Amino acid sequence: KNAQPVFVAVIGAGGVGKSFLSQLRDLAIRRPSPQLKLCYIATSRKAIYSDDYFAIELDSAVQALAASSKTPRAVPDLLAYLTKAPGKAIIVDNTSSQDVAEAYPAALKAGISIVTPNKKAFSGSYKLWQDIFHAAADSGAKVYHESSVGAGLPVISTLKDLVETGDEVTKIEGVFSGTMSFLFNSFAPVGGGGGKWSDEVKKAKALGYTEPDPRDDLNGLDVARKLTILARLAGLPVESPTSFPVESLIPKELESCSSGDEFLEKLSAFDQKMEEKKASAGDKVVRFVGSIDVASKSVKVGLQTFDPSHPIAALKGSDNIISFYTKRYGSNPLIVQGAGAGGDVTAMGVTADLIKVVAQI
Ligand code: NHO
Repeated sequence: KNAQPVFVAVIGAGGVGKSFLSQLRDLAIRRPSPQLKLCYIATSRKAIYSDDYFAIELDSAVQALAASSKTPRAVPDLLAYLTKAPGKAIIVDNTSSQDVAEAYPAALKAGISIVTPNKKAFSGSYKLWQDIFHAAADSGAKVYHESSVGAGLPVISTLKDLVETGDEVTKIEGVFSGTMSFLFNSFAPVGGGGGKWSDEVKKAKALGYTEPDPRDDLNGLDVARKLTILARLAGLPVESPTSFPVESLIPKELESCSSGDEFLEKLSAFDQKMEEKKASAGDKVVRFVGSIDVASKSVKVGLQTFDPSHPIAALKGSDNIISFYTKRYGSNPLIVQGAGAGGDVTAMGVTADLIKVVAQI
């Protein structure tokens, strides 16, 4: 196969981005051909690149980025820069930016492939979804987003395989949020006990499970985005993550907090309310789940109670569990389970996608 170098542009170097860069460094050592040339890397404030597409040293990229005096290119300029690269180019979008997500159709049209854990593009308007996949089909550039649902777990690839091999998916349900899983497993464990709600929320943030703003997890929007993506892959043209019922765990009084930090400070005043929800479950335990019923086209997200023996009640840590009910699998669903949040496992899905794209372009 041709051994032309492949040019990689990384946008975003936070929790996931840093883990990705370290996996990319190891990958480049394990698989020297084709050469993966990191030619651009940026955060929202800083960037490194050179006009001659010189490969940025992977060992020291993060430190060099912190020390750089260059600012990021505007997205259209980045696309122009990558279009002129002397080889195929891939953008790895490790941000949660809406602007970057909206540039995917233009990137794909220009033949630049996309690999990303960013949910915004695939769970935004249905038009953006269509524009992305039409642009990819026209140009042959690839777009992979495994980590947009269930971190590195094979959720999207499994669903695509089910659909493409002609199985009929009837229902998808489970725990889709690493943050919510962690929170309820530690706040309302099977057998009783558990920590204070607001303390557990702070822990989830410190462990890197939450979205950059933890309110995006607690208001159910992160799960709603994931269900939007899966529903669309299963053939339902869901209009947006706000077009179906989603239960929010943000107290009304804190909806107007101007920052995630202010929200975290004030949250402990509402611990008692969560204690009441826990107590009202009686012998069962309360968990935050999502479901897609394909036949009735209904999608919903919120709290439900489960018997202690149910697999959802028995989850550990920040694990996700996703059950696919299909015609072929009958009454025993195909189940994917494991760590659903955190930098390393999310980056694993991104790196694996990169490997798939490199093999196809
Ligand atoms: P950070 O740590 O805030 O890093 C974001 C980086 O992007 C920063 O370097 C920032 O400077 C840069 N950035 C932002 N806007 C930019 C712009 N316009 N131009 C250039 N740079 C820009 O966020 P994370 O945690 O590293 O997350 C990165 C992406 O991965 C997000 O889209 C997030 O949704 C996605 N993601 C993260 C996780 C996770 O565990 N952290 C998961 C999946 C996807 O499976 C995980 C998950 O769903 C977590 C979820 N909260 C859950 O289930 O609980």
